[in-house]
Amino acid sequence: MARLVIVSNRVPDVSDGAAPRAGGLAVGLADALVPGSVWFGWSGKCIDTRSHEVTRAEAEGVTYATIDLAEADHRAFYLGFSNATLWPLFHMMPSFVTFDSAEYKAYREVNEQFAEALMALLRPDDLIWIHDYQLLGVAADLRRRGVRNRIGFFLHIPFPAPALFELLPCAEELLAGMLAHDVIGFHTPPDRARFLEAMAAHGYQVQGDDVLHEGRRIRVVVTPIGIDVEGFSRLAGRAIRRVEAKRVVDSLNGRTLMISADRLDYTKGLPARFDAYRRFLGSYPEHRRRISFLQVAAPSREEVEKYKSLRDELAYKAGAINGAFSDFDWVPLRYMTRAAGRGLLAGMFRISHIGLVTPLRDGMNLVAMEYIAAQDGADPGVLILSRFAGAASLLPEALLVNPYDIDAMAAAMHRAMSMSLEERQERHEALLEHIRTHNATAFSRSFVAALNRFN
Ligand code: ADQ
Repeated sequence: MARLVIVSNRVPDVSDGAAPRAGGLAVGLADALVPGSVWFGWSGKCIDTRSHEVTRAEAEGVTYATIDLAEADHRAFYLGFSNATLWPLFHMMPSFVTFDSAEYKAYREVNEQFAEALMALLRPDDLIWIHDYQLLGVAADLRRRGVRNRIGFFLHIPFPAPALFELLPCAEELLAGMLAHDVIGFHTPPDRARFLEAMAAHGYQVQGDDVLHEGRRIRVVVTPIGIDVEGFSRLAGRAIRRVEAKRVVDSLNGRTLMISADRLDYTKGLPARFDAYRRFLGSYPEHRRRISFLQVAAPSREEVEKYKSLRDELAYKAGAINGAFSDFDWVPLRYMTRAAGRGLLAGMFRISHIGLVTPLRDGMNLVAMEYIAAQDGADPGVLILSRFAGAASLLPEALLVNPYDIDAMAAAMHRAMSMSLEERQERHEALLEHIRTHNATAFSRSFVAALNRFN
C-alpha cells in the first residue's frame, strides 16, 4: 500500500513523545494515519530567517515532520494573506477582506518553502494529501519540481460564490495552481458547485464533476469531515461524573443550560447570537430565570485587527445583557474567553439542554456533531444550527436558523425550551444516525479512496 503524506499548515505537537491531541483534523485523519505515514507542516515556531530544515518526531509509528517559519513570513503569509484575505473572502464576508500584494507574495513563497522542504521527504509512490486554504499553491510548486505523485487537496472552509472569488486580484493564479492536484475535495455539494462554476468562468473545461486540463482529469469530490462519534460519546459519559461537571450542575439550581463553544472568530456569529439571546429574554419573559447561557469562546488569531475588535464588541454586549436582565440570584449569560479541555467540553455539552451553533458561514462545524454525540439518548438536548454551516446539509433534523435573523433565532430558543421529550428523541436519533454515517473514518477513507482510484 502506498505511503500517505499529509500536508497541513499546523502539525500536532508530539515533541514530548505523547500521542497527538485530539483536535479536529487529527481526529478526521486518525484512521488514515497508519504507522509509516508522514504528517508535514509548520512547527508553530518562528525564527529570524527562512529555513528549509526539517525536524522529525515520531509517535505511534507516524513521522511528524516540521519546518519553522520566519517571523516576517508568519505575519504576511499566515496572519496576512491566509487569514485577512482568504479566510474572510472564502466565508463570503468581503467587507472584512484586505488585500496586500506583498502578503500574497509571501504566501506564494511560503508555499514554495513547503514544497522545497517536502522534496527531501517524498518517495515516488507516496500519496500526498494537502489540507486547506493556506496551502493552495503547494501542489503546483511540487509539480514544477518534477513531482509526479498523486496529489489530493481538501478545503476545510467554504468555497465562495464566483462573483466574490473574482474580487481576488490573484484569482486566476490560485485556480490555475489548484489544477496541479489530481483530486480536490469539499465538505458539501454547493461548495463543489461554486468551485466548478469559478473554473468554468475562467474558461476551464468542466465535465460533470471533473475538470479537464491539458490531457488530465481532475476529480472534484464531496467528502464531508466527521468526528469519532463513539469516542466523543464515551468522553461525555465519563466527564459528567467528574467534579467540574457536578459543580456546573450545582450552580444551575435546576435551570436549563444552553451552550455555545467556538473559536473567537467573526465567522462564528457570536454578536448576532448574543443579540438573539437578548431578544429571547425580552420577548419570552416566561423563560427568564429558567435558563443560563454559557458561551465558551477560545481566543484565536489575536494579532489580526478584526479579531481584537470582535473581542471588545462581545465584552460590551455580554455586559449589556447581564446588566439589563440579571437578578440578585441569577446571571443570564456566562461568557468565558478561554479554551476548555475536550473532556470538560464534552461533559458541558451533555448537561446542556440546548446546543447553539450559529456561524454566519462555516465549512462544516464539528461542534454541532460533538453536541449530538455527547447527548444522553434517553433525554437528549436540542441542536439549533445555522443553515449556513456545512453541517446543516447533513443534519436537517436540527432546528435550522438563519443567523442573520435575530427574531427567528430567539424563536428557535423558545421552541427548544418548550420541545417535548418525544420530539427531542426523534430528532436526536435521526441526527445521531447522520453523524455515524458521516464520521471521521468515512471522511478519510472516502478521500483516500478517491485519490487511489484516480487514473
Ligand atoms: P474550525 O473553524 O476551528 O475548523 P470547528 O469545525 O467547529 O471549527 O472545530 C472546532 C474544534 O475546536 C472542535 O473540535 C471544538 O470542540 C473545538 N473547540 C471549539 N471551541 C472551543 C473552546 N472554546 N474550547 C475548546 N475547544 C473548542 C475548520 C472549519 C470548520 C470545519 C473544520 C474541520 O472552519 O468549518 O468543520 O475546520 O474541517
